[in-house]
Amino acid sequence: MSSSSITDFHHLVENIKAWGKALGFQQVGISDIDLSQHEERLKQWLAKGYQGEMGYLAEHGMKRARPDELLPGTLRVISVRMDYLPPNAKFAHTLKDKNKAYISRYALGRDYHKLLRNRLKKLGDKIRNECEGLFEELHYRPFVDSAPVLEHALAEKAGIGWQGKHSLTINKEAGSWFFLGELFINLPLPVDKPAEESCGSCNACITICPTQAIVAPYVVDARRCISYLTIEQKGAIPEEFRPLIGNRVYGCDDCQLVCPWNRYAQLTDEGDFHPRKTLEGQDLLDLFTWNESTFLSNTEGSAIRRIGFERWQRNLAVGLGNAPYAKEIVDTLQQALPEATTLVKEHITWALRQQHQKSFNEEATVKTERLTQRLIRSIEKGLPRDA
Ligand code: B12
Ligand code: SF4
Ligand code: SF4
Repeated sequence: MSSSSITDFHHLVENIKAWGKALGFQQVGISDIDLSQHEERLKQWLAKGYQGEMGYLAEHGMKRARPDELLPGTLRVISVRMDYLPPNAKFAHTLKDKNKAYISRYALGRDYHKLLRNRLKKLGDKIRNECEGLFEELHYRPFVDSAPVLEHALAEKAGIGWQGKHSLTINKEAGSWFFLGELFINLPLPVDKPAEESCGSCNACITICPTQAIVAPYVVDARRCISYLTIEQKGAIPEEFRPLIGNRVYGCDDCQLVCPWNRYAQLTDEGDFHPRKTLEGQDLLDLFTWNESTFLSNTEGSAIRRIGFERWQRNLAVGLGNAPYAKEIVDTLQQALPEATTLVKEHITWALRQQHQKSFNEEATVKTERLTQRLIRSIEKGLPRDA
């Protein structure tokens, strides 16, 4: 690139977008750093305690809404989207079979954090190399969840997508099965047009959520969300939520599965996001019989490893408690009791109680079961490719 063209920021932005696409991002957008209208909403969210045990969300105060306080000198944020939906996702298939473990789609492949951060770093390096000598002290830093950045707000400003009522970012041509990442940079690049809110009068995600975690449009009380309960919650899962979790043992996708915009979701080319055979569509019982070293080897490089073996077993015990009565389940749970930690023991005992009750009353279905049946019908009808 010649130095006359590089000083033309419009031209540079075109190049940045092309470099981003060559690095595997499906979309690249640029925004300024004014998130002042989000500060009040963020304050309210924290004041209500919706972050639960995720203390880091509150620790940084309003820095989360002020990119130039996180990285001094930041003028623009380059936001990126990377799709993660593989072919043949079989969502309904796994949700339908109560003896199978439903693991949320994003977690079935390789952990995305490192992959996205490395690619964003490469994008920054590319900008630095191409602009060599033109700007004094070019600073940039990639973020992917890593620091407390308001990713949805930035993505919306950069035109990547709007924040849906389930609080996730959606794009009209790509649905919501994508990760977000950002590169903070101190160049005064021209910005993109923000994405327009397009949920309209739809409320499907709010209605389908098994735990009623979407407490108002755009607002999720994390403490009620199955994703939080199975991944972030460290101790016992509150009993009121256990029957509602069903067979979702790691994260939850229900609010995205019901979203009509996911009919337009695009499939990923990224081999790393394709599911691992050891995790996809497995029986709860099989996963429950893994020992710690099997857990560690089968989850190497996966986000699941972060929760550790104890929470993995805790979640599976809940899934087994929610499975239809089977003598094999009862026997396996009982055999696991003596060796289990106090936390897991308590969840196994709960699961045994559920199994026991179901052995007397096969009809015992909770409201959430009806919701899941409704969701399965909606996936089969609306997302036949991914059902
Ligand atoms: C903490 C966290 C969680 C928590 C809390 C989620 C939440 N909704 O807040 C838990 C563990 C529950 C979670 C779950 C999931 N997460 Co998460 N999570 C994050 C993280 C690290 C921070 C999110 C955050 O800041 N929450 C705090 C609240 C205050 O932020 P917010 O929702 O943006 O808040 C805004 C709205 O509430 C809005 N608002 C409030 N009132 C009002 C009123 C009106 C009128 C309007 C318009 C707006 C509005 O303003 C607030 C400020 O901007 C982000 C990465 C990041 N750094 O952003 C990933 C992230 C959001 N998660 C992601 C994913 C994939 C998930 C799951 C789908 C995983 C799964 N399958 O289990 C679920 C989905 C659950 C859901 N419906 O949100 C992706 C989403 C990608 C996308 N397409 O949007 C992200 C972006 C990670 C990434 N880098 O890709 N997550
Ligand atoms: S991820 Fe599941 S539990 Fe969380 S808000 Fe969405 S539907 Fe509700
Ligand atoms: S399900 Fe409906 S309300 Fe929810 S995010 Fe999708 S379009 Fe918006």
